[in-house]
Amino acid sequence: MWDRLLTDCNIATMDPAVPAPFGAIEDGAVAIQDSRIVRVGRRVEMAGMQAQSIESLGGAWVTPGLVDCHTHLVFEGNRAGEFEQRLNGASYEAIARAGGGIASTVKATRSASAGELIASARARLQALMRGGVTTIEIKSGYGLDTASELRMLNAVKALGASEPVRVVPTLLALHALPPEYKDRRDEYLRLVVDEMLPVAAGLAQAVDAFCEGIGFTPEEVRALFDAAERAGLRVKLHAEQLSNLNGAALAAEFGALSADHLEHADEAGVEAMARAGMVAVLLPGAFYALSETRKPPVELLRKHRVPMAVATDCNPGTSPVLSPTLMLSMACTLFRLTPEEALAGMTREGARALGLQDEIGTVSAGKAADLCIWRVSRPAELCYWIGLPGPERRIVAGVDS
Ligand code: DI6
Ligand code: FE
Repeated sequence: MWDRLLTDCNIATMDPAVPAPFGAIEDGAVAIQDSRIVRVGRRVEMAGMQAQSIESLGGAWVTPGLVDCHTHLVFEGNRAGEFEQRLNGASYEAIARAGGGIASTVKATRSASAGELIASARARLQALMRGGVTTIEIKSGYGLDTASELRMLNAVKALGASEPVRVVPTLLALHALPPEYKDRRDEYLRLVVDEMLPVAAGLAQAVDAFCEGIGFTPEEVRALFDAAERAGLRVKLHAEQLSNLNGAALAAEFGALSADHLEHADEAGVEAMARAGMVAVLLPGAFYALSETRKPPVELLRKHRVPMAVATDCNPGTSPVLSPTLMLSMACTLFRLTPEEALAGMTREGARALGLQDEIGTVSAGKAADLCIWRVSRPAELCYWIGLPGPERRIVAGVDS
């Protein structure tokens, strides 16, 4: 006898093995046992099956729980003041030169206690969870010294231990050059490679960097990735967001999980990603907030069959986003993804971008029972509403939360 049977529902399994748009099974049922999905099928095929609890969902749609595979959720303060300054004419560069920008968030984050970091991030995490997120990647990168980066990663760990959500921590040590290392780039890189990365290796599952004119050069990223490889950590990269430094191809050399942003990526970069089996993580919130006009090369990604994930990039500077469903809408409207591609991007491909494709991301027998239940008429409604408030119910590891 199973633990739970969810019945009288339609299921957007997002499982490519189910030959229908969204991998849909209409008038279906989902059986759950010991926190995992054990069977998914047509209701008629599962009639008469026994379960401790049988719940009729009254025709609701079931999807995989949403996976937000790229966030900078832990930080202190916000940059609403800079937002106002920019709308009054100040440039991002001028604000940065005056000590604002990433540096202001680094300053606030360094002076926050562990408890303060956890409390402010928890409020944002709960908002994303209400929107349907059941797995979230969270990067460090606003500490930029060993103690502060560790405090951030420990905050990430504490959030995962205290909220019903899967949390995947990433070390983003090469996010910005900390002000005290101005004109001493090599020394900062050495600190990261020799000290920060080895200490963080027990807390982070991957290493990330910001490869950009205003961030770090491909050579600096290569040194970090060499060290990550030695430490046995996977890598991923903020690549081709504002310019093309061939970051996607560099990441591919290291068998990266993903390259993220990609507005300026070219076909060679996309081909390299395809050969390496990487995921392209698209971040429409940052594109929107920066009023960018150059879109990621969606046609090339389709042509070379590079899986596309979609994420919030939740951060205080360029993507203060607390709604995963808004990203579904923006992925369609701004980047011209189909609703099916967008939903796959926040489920199946988001899971792949975290290396968790065997565990989560589709409604399939054998996977963890992470589900969202939506009162909608068809899956496209999740993308059609401009920021649907969230699912009616959210289930993580077989438990309602
Ligand atoms: N790319 C971005 O757009 C953000 N970080 C990154 O690597 C900017 C983060 C910030 O301004 O705080
Ligand atoms: Fe980011």
